Amino acid sequence: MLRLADGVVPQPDLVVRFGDLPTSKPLRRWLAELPVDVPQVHVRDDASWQDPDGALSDVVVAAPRMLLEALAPRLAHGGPDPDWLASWQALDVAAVAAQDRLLDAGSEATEPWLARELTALLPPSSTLLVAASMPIRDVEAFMAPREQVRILANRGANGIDGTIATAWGLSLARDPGDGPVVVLLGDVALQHDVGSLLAAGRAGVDLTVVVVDNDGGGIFHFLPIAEGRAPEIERHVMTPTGLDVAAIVAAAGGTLHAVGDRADLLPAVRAAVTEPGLSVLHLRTDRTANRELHRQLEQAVRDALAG
Ligand SMILES: Cc1ncc(C[n+]2csc(CCOP(=O)(O)OP(=O)(O)O)c2C)c(N)n1
Repeated sequence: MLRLADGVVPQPDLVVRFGDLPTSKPLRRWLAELPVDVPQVHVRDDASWQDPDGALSDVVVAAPRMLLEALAPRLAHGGPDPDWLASWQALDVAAVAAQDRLLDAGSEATEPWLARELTALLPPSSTLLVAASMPIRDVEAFMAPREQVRILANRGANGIDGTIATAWGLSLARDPGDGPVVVLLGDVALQHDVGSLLAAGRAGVDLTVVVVDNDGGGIFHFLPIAEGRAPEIERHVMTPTGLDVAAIVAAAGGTLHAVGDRADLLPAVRAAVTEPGLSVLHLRTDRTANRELHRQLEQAVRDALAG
């Protein structure tokens, strides 16, 4: 919503930030684009200035809890403004409803649909590792808030390499009682880390790999160079992988679950997270149609926010 909410969401008088730099790019951009007369203060317990966008007006070096406890009684205010939160919530509800209407109207297992459904279907105590590129963007945009699932992504290192190795490590590092580990990634990310998949299969690691196979880097369709694209762009930027996922899974000794349509997802997830060893869900999508669907979703949200 924040990415599409130009001038619609209520503007703050003051931003007080705790903790690390926000991971969400739309949130960071929104903060960076607030008018300069909205002070933005970062409270942290060391003096480092984490502000790549130049949005901060001040850094307060203090233990956040102690600072808040000392400040709260001294704030002269008339209590929270109920309209502020309510207007944010109303916009959020409208944006999500608009997205959901469009996703529900379709019948294909698309990438945004998968992000929404997979995150809803995961059993309690699951860990979902989300790869760079469209998976992390789609999970941020389409996942409904829920509890009992841990969502992780490699931060700082935005590489698509090593994603399966990370998931493997997460699986091995589980404590008793922790749920399954699932990794959501594209076919190029899979190609970059096929070695880890083979090794994970050989080592008998319990892992569910969900491959969104749009035969290349779907994210690059969101770049201006994708318009009217030349064969060279298709070959050298989109980089179709042509992966034979079934053969790779067979070589890794894993179990393949082809997700051909929407109805296949639930039984595939159920089977994958309960069977031992390596399971791979394979969903084929179309990069060009995916770009168009995102355009429609963005327009639906813009219309809902404007209305
Ligand atoms: C190690 C590494 N090489 C190259 C890139 C540049 N890069 C970013 S996204 C991407 C394509 C990813 O394709 P895929 O994993 O299939 O996901 P999709 O874009 O289809 O969602 C590439 C090559 C990168 N981030 N990391």
